[in-house]
Amino acid sequence: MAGTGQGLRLAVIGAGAGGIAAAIRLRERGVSDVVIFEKAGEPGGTWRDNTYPGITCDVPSHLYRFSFAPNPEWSHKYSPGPEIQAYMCKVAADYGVEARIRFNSEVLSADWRDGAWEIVTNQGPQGRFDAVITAVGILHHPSLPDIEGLKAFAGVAFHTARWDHSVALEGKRIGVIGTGSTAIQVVPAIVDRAEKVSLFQRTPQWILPEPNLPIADEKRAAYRADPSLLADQYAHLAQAFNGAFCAAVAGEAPDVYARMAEACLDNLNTVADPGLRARLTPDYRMGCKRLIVSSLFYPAIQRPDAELVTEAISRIEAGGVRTADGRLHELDVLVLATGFDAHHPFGDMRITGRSGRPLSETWAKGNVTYRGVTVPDLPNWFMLGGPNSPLGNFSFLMTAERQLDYVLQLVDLLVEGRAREISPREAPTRAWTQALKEKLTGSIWASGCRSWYFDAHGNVATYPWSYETFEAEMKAPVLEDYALSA
Ligand code: N01
Repeated sequence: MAGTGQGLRLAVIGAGAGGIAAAIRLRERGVSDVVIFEKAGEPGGTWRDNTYPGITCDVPSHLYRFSFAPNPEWSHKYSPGPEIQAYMCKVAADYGVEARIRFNSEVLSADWRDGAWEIVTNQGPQGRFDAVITAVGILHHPSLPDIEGLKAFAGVAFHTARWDHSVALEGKRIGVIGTGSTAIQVVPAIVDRAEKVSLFQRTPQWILPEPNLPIADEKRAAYRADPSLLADQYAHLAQAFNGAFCAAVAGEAPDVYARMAEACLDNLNTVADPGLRARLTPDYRMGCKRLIVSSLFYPAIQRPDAELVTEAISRIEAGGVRTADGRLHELDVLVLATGFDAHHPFGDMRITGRSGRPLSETWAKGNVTYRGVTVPDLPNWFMLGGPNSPLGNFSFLMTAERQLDYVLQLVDLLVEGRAREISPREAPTRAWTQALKEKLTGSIWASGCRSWYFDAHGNVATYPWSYETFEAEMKAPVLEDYALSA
């Protein structure tokens, strides 16, 4: 039990990147009684669920890796999804994480009772745990569009995170709804196979060109032979991404921002037809939505077998998509690249803390956390990728590891018996939330666009400060901000 320094029993929810890292780092700390609840039959999270054609990570691979498992084998600057999934599975297997995962176990409820979390999954009650680390993912619950007639479609329709690989695309008329990062990867990957691709765009995007070059065999051999080269590459990318790219989007590097906007406009100017170019031109500031990285999209959408449809969708019918101009776009396959509900991280899971009040009620008007990691009413409940975690064009693995550094310091207090229950105090939680709101009000994300950064209440719910600030915040918990009961 907590407080004894031994026998701490810990639950991790989710066996994606965050959960895998948590299990490994906990064991390093001597916490070995760890159960990972995973609702699917395989680890990997995002990379298990998203298998759509063209999937790559838009964060460079040498930055998108666990610090303890650098990978000399990445095939591309931005490696394909299956390769990332293989990396996740390999790390989970190499570090003995798999043995701790209870697969096909969806957590239905977690209740704090008499000093411990009682967890129930779809397999039944799982017992009591001294602490919980949640790693449930941010972009996990598919968001289906609220478009009349979706069910009436006579062809095959699926969300990109539920790609139906049994459906042959060859010779098909395929509609894609949405122009986020996902759709921009899907369109170039399917246009060769389809008879025609119709892309239904509600909002044009800013798109930064970036060729996805393969990493040469010699380079990989050099990385294998000399790990310091990998470390150098990581440091270079970390500076380029977090120090420049993400800082620019956060409004902290105006010169870099200007160069990036110019690169996006130059990219747009490669679209030859002025009418098409005009329809692809955003009317909001670069960075308001998550910036898209692609050198493949503009060539793909200019092909004769691709069509950009900018008329609003009126409804979906048996034969295809009807737009506001009365035209029926006849389709065999409809791909819903409509994103995710990023603001209900726990879905239908029922969580009740010290007060007995369901978290869904406490968060009914918006998710409130202390530094994205802890919640006042939830003792010993630690979140990786929780609400208001950095969401921009960061490497999720980097941010999750920084949060883990922070969480492990709190777990240490339980292990060492210095506390039995840890939860943030209300006043610092309110103060942090207020500072966040103030900073977000003037942020680029609130500068006039619609995006998944907004929650259902119209609040931007991302992390408004730079990566350096985030790193500093995660370095060590301010213990005065916590109620620690012995
Ligand atoms: O989803 P999105 P995504 N009618 O929310 C449109 C990460 N990611 O899956 O812009 C018509 O960005 C919606 O239109 P609008 C990455 O963080 C990472 O593409 O709201 N259209 C929008 O165009 C990314 O940001 C990688 O007007 C409708 C689209 O659907 C995040 O996932 C790869 C509609 C949704 O775009 C989400 O990207 C891919 C409707 N009713 C994704 N409803 C990596 O490489 C929605 N839309 C790591």
